Amino acid sequence: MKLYYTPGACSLAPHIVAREAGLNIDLVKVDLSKHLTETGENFRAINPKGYVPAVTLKDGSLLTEAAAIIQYVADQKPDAGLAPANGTTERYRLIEWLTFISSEIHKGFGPLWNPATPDSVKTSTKERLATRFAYLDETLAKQPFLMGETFTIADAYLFTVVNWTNFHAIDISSFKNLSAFMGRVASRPKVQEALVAEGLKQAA
Ligand SMILES: N[C@@H](CCC(=O)N[C@@H](CS)C(=O)NCC(=O)O)C(=O)O
Repeated sequence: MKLYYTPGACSLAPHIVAREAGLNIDLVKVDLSKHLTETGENFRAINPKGYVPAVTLKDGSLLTEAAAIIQYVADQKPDAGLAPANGTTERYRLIEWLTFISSEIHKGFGPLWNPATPDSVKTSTKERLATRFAYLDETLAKQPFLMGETFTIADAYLFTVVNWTNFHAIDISSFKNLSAFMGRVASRPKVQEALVAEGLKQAA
């Protein structure tokens, strides 16, 4: 399986999930500013949406959208326990989290990445994100991970996007449970491996 990624982008979520599942993946780095892969291919010709993440499936076709990709990757190794079985109520709970992370947190950061965004919009964007962080903080006061006691793909996705607070000088230390969650996920050996592989951290 090939994973098209950009260091630190939302593609870090499938990268972490693949490592947690023990799957071998070929990482292909994409320069989003030039829309070129590290081997000089036109990324728009590979993924007409022009964004990461994207993975190639066994039949050679391309799968996009982080929430779909991480479910696909987890389902390749069900014994790893990274996603409840399809058709169960728990699976819909997982999808509920993935949708929340995608639409409220991942895309909630959107305006902050655009240098043309006015400061007033940046402020209201951060305020809105803070309300979502408060909800996550309440949840994580009761349990170590989003689905309860065990790490799932929802945690890999949440970790990836909340990590962007570091790029936008957003202080989440007042959200004590969310901050502890970030530390808990960061300390997982496979997460460390993914961060090192993407050049976001030096090897220990
Ligand atoms: N709807 C997509 C959005 C993916 C996305 O936002 N990718 C960003 C990096 S985190 C990107 O590649 N942006 C460049 C672009 O949109 O041209 C998903 O959920 O996977």
